[in-house]
Amino acid sequence: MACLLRVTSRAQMARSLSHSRRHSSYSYPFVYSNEVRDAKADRKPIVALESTIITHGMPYPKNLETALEVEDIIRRQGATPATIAILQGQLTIGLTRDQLQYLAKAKGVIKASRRDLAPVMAARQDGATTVAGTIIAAELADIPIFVTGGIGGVHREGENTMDVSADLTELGRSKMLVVCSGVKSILDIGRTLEYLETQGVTVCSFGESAEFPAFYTTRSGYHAPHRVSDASQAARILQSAYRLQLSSGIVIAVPVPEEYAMDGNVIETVIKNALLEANNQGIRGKEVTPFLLAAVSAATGGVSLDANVALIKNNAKVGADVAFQFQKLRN
Ligand code: PSU
Ligand code: MN
Repeated sequence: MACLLRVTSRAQMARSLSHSRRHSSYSYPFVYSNEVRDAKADRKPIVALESTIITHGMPYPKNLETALEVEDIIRRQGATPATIAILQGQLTIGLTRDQLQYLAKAKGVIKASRRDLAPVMAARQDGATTVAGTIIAAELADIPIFVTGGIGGVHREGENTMDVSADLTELGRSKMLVVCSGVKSILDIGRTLEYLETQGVTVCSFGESAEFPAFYTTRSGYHAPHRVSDASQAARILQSAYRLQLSSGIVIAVPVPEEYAMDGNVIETVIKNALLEANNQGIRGKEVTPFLLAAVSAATGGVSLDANVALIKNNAKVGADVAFQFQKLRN
């Protein structure tokens, strides 16, 4: 149990854990896989991964293949993957192969953002954590590095609909470094960057370019406010944020590998059609993002899915490197 006692530096969490030993109704809020528990005990680098991308972001079996490959890439880089989900009400940090397979095929898994975590747990349902949901779990478990494909953002017309992903407010309140490929241009990228600034989130492009990437394309037309050239620089920024006791996050935006980048005009046309279709069908709220992801994927055939898989694998490599460098600074 020693590893559980080290789960977090937060005094509040420590109090609730010591409380839980006396009052069984407050049990630990999560369980680890054996692999993650061992990595914690050995102070090895760990990389958190979300599960909404598995249940709502990609079709079966590509979702499962990708989830397994991403985990293997992280292992090959010397880090431990921790895919996070709620299984029958149990927040689980690190999924076994069987659990990943179950989730990838399951129907009716609830997309779980901050507001959904408690009801899904209370009803003992299955929930796939979004970026926001995953950040909350990873922070509880003191896993500061998280890899995904794209984060949520301010939707187009967001100034009217107020559809702003809870991912952005969560990034504003968590000491988490998220490696992603920016945001899809189904969103309003300019307003997303403005919102991140308001939330105090440090946004960095990764590599040679100072441009904030747009998921399928390396260019968005917007500059990232900062740039890092490698994993150790990213790790040092996280270390500085810790020293400053900032409770806000860092986004490291890695462009899709050039050979998989798509034509910006093609993507824009596809997205415009998908937005029209969403509007015609009256798609609202949490259904919007999964609807648009599926519509874009369908309209581009396998091409956008290939890009999606390629970029997340590349992000996994970068994230594992950052986790490795950060753990060196911490140990
Ligand atoms: N963007 C992607 N792929 C995804 C998602 C976003 O390119 O799979 C998922 C992530 O889980 C993200 C969530 O946290 O959608 C955002 O949903 P919403 O816009 O409803 O907050
Ligand atoms: Mn929304």
